[in-house]
Amino acid sequence: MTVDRELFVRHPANPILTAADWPSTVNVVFNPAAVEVAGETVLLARVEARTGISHLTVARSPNGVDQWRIGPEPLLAPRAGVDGEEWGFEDARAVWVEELGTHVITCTAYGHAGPAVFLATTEDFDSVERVGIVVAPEDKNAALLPERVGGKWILFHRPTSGFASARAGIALSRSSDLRSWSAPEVVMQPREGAWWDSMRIGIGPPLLKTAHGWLLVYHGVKETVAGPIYRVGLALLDLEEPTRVLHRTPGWVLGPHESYEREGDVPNAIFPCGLIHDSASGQLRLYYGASDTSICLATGALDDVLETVLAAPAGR
Ligand code: BMA
Repeated sequence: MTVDRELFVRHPANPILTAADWPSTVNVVFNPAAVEVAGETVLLARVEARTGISHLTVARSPNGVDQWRIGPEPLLAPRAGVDGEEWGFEDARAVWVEELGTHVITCTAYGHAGPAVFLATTEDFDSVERVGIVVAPEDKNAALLPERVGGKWILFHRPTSGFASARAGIALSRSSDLRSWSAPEVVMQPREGAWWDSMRIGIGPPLLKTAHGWLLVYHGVKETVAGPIYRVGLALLDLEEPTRVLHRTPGWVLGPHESYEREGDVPNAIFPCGLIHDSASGQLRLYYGASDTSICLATGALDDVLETVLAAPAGR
């Protein structure tokens, strides 16, 4: 049985954060990581300055919807003279890693060789420890699993190469030290032809562990004559061997519909980077960037999401 209604419901307060909420003049705020820290919701937002270059700044709220307190300084901003980060940091994901007692942040560092995967750690989102670029360009959309699988850390990411095609897909690499990563193994590819996810796909938020598998919320891109459309789909990966795609929804579960998703710097883009699961209520909060312009929230029930994805066929 699939759930025959919208799995994710947009919050009536959307967009919950825009450039107008920022203490300084910025172009746009979007694509935030989301975690809970000391009972508060912490977003690590991509802030694009009026230079075109992005940095990552923290916004905290007691309820994850409003009363946001924006950090006075960026948590992660490019350092002068560092080639690999000259054009900024983009699209963070953050995950609490119990074994290490720290949050691990992964984001895109944008430098002269292209976008690369950058890794940093933080306990409180007040300061960060930079590990640095851990996967070479061109690569982005990275997140760590919160625990080791088969004794190794697992990093999901999206390498792009001119080899097979530019239709890039989701891969994973394994590591013992979070610094040195194995060659990418394919997890999931774009579909072909007219499919909604036929151009490129990438992970959304860090994957969520469930009894049925790792829940993957991903973005898929379709190229059209009017430009790309970014939508959101679901998959479930094997807990012990996460390259195995147990289920993948044929259709998208969230696509641009509201005016704030249809209009902006990059129209028709929904780009989720944060997912918070409240285990007491079973509710999911999905934080996403809308049209590369604002930050939005949609909520859903984990049980409904699982029912839908479990009814979907397998497929990479
Ligand atoms: C992707 C990323 C995202 C962005 C999206 C739509 O390639 O760069 O940061 O939101 O494109 O422009």
